[in-house]
Amino acid sequence: MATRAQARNGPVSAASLLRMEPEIAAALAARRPVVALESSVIAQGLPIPANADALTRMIEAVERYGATPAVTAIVRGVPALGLDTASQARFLAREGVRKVAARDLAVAMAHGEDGATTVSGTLALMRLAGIDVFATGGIGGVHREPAYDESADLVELARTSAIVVCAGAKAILDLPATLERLDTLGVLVIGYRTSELPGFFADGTGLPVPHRLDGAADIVRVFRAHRSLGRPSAVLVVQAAPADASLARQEVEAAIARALAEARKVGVSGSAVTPFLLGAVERATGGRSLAANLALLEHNASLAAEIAVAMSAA
Ligand code: PSU
Ligand code: MN
Repeated sequence: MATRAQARNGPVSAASLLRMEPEIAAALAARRPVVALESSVIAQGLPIPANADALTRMIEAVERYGATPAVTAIVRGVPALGLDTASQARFLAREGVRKVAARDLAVAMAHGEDGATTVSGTLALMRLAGIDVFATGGIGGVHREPAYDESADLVELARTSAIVVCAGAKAILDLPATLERLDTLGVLVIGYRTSELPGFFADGTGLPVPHRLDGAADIVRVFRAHRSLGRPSAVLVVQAAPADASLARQEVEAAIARALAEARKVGVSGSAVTPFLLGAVERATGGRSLAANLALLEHNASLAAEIAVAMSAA
């Protein structure tokens, strides 16, 4: 437990604020591979019961490749790595669990709340524990509308040294603008076995990514070089969703157009926008975007584990 003095002194002792499940603490102490997973995708992004399915599939994928999964969250005010059984049930029930971006962590702590961390919130917590690899579905980015809605994920990626594996940015976003912002922010985007930005649950975007690498060991080499230069930013590894799960781009675009119209009518704003749009796309695709989302989450967890294992072996 942190002392008052430690809490006052800020991030130097912040690692001691984290509560870890024993197997995660043991893996970190032994320098065995650990993969961080976000909790917002299960508490806000996905409906019940698909969220439980997603969580199980991600956890099992990480374990199958020989790494330890670490779901990040604020559990009743305590920053946590790993969810105990009772907390996991609360997060899956989506009851009273707040969506927590990096900026919101302090409020959730001070108020003793349950908080599900987004990509930005997860990046902030994983750094405290020295975890280097993180798997998610799709990062947040620049929204198509209204103007000036840009996810805090982008700026947090710019200032967190980590490897983040995803299927690109969520398809509901303005993808060319998101790619340009990643460029400006100095986030190194690497296509894993692709030269194109993947379309999240859509089968492509036609947008080129600056670099392509085809193996986990190569990604680790590049990350080490990036870090050795003192670059403060993340390496964002993007891979396409499994081909048998992804949806045709035109179908996704039509569903997004309907989702945006619905959002305009209802007048959603702030952090409710992303979960609302994902839900509306799911309705518009008859649930097929949901199946694709689960498949790509598992796929990304597998690659992240492979990278984490390569990192601890080298
Ligand atoms: N991917 C999903 N569902 C989600 C998210 C990602 O399939 O709900 C979450 C992630 O946690 C991401 C967040 O960081 O949405 C972005 O929200 P915003 O646009 O409000 O920053
Ligand atoms: Mn936003």
